[in-house]
Amino acid sequence: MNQIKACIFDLDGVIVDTAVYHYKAWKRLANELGFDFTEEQNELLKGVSRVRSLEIILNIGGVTKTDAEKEELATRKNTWYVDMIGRMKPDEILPGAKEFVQACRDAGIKTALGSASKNSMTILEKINMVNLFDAIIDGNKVSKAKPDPEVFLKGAEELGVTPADCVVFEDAIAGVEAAINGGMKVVGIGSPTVLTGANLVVSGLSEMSVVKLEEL
Ligand code: B16
Ligand code: MG
Repeated sequence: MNQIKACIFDLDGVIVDTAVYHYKAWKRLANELGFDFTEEQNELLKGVSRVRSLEIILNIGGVTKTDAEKEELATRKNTWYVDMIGRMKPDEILPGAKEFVQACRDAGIKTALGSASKNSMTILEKINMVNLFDAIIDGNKVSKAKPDPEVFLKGAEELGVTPADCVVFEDAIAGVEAAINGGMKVVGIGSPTVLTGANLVVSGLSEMSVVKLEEL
């Protein structure tokens, strides 16, 4: 047993479900480019950076673009996405998420956000959770995408906690791998058959408690 000193939370799929907005915006872009994009294909984008997501979509459509065109397409998609998240409300927080982050803080455990999204701050502001994190590491602060552990290691560093004393909460396979690569414990949010490397898998943060943290 190990005393957990910090919890680092992924955003999309753990605190909120912004995948639905990403999907709508990417689908609109794909349709404008002349092909379809399904919800099943959207699964490939979870936890993946914006630039990499665009490359996956162009590949699905069999479309080739120059770097300048790719930048324009990513910006176009992001404008639609930002418009949608600008209307998010605190009732979109996933069940138990806010309560568990608060419970960690009440128990003296530090909290950080570790997300690939460059729009993390906007989302946290919309759902009134900015003040629940001691450190916020997002897509603007990292150069290497998950499964590289950079985002979580920066979180631990900013909190002043060694990686072995951190637990990461992640819904994406690449995110679970990133936590393991960083030498951290990881709780998967989703299916145990998909998130096989995690120390524990739960369906959502409503299933978590501070006691369960100490048992990891
Ligand atoms: P943005 P997470 C990720 O968030 C999403 O899961 C992924 O679908 C998205 O492409 C990525 O953020 C980048 O988002 O375009 O807003 O910078 O799961 O790491 O919190
Ligand atoms: Mg995620």
